[in-house]
Amino acid sequence: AYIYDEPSRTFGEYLLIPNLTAKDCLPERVKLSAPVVRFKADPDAGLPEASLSPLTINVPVTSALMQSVSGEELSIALARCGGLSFVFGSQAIEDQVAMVGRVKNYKAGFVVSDSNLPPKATFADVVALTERTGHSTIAITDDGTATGKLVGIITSRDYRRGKTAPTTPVAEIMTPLSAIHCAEIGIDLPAANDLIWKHKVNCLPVIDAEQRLRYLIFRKDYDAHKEHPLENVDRDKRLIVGAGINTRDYRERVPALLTAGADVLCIDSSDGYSEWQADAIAFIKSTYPDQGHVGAGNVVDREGFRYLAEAGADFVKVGIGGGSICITREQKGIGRGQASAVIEVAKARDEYFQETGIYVPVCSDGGISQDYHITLALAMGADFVMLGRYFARFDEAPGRKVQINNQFMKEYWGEGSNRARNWQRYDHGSGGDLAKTKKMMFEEGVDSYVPYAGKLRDNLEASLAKIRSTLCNCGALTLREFYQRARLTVASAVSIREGGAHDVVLKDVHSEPVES
Ligand code: MZP
Repeated sequence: AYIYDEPSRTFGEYLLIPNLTAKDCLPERVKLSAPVVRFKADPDAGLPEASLSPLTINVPVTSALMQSVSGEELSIALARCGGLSFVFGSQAIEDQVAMVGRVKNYKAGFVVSDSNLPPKATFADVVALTERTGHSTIAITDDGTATGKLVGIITSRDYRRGKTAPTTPVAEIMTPLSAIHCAEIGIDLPAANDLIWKHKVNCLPVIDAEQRLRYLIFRKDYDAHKEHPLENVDRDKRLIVGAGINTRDYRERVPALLTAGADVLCIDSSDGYSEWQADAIAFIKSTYPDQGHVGAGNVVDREGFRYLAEAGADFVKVGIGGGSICITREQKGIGRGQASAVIEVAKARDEYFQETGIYVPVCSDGGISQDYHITLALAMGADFVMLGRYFARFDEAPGRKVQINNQFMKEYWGEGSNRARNWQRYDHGSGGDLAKTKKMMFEEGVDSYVPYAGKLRDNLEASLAKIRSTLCNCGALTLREFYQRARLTVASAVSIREGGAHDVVLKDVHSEPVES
């Protein structure tokens, strides 16, 4: 066997050394935009700018292709904050396509209700209507017509939690509403807000000249719907969204996802250094030469990167065994410390760019347990990161919120756990015999809880503030500059201990000390 000289290292073993900070190097001036898919540039002009990529994101953060992470609610929330989600592929093609469609059809600021339900409608009718129209809210009127008095609404939360029986009458699941009507179409959000507050109503229905209900504007949503400065939209003003695929059913899944509007695809596999991935990429690139952006992975070394880059991958995902829910290293003994993997693959990307003039972005996937690990991954050369545990803690993630020992938690389960049963992610082919491969012989992931943390937007903004601040410490205003200027040192075990609070007794906020 070949034995590497260097141990395989992870993020927690590194620290950044600050550089000179110029006076105009301020956090509000830091730009975090990142390339997502491959592009050509002149290698003699140095490392290229992110803006040359046909698909960029405003913040270098994506959410994992996982059932417990990237559903439609989280995908909408993350795109609205400048990141990108990959809707999980371990579900039926039609279900994934419907999710992607709902993200693409999301209309910030307004919920359109141009069709209505019959008076004796059931939960199943509501679901069918939302699937058909792509709307996240259905308005209920007293006479079941679009011109009747608005008496209630059913929002996405009510019908996608899977708790309600299909035969439940609409009256039992809807939220009653107090509303005033506004006849003016095209009312702007500030004017709508004034009316909402003046009349102390929950909701402002907007009626057209024929008295048909066209939009609903909600008081609680008003602030959330103000346009975020970093919102990621492609030319038609729709949010951008990615989707996970596998190396088994891509001939059916990929056309359906692209038709639904997926902006970028990603092959989901625990080990991407395989001929299966090259075949899938070749199919996508030959069938959809312009539209079919596809990332591949995961790999952990130069050889794996080059194989996928040469096969045509639009970006390459790095990481084996470092995910918080992953037990691949324990089960099979394969993997590599995430920092070592990212450092080697980023070097391979730069080398490939110098040779070919093609820049293939690198995504560091998994193993980020502190906000500063994101910054380290970017310093080591990742173009963007992918996070699972981080997002699973938020309201928008699909997992249930539960209370354990007086603490709120969210469920978070791995794709290799018996709960997700994402056999395609771990499958090695078995000669194409689906009956054989569909069984997972052993688990590579766990079913777990993570501490509940609230809204995505609040948490992400706090994390990004730390990243911007660190870039300024290192004298950089863009991720490109940061990668070029960052200086990293391996920290000894003792200096890692020095980095936390030490040699003090932390105050217990629940108990008052007695003054002496
Ligand atoms: P983390 O952000 O929770 O540390 O890691 C998320 C990443 O772990 C995912 O993007 C994926 O690459 C990987 N993953 C997902 N499921 C499993 C598993 O069940 C897994 N083993 O390793």
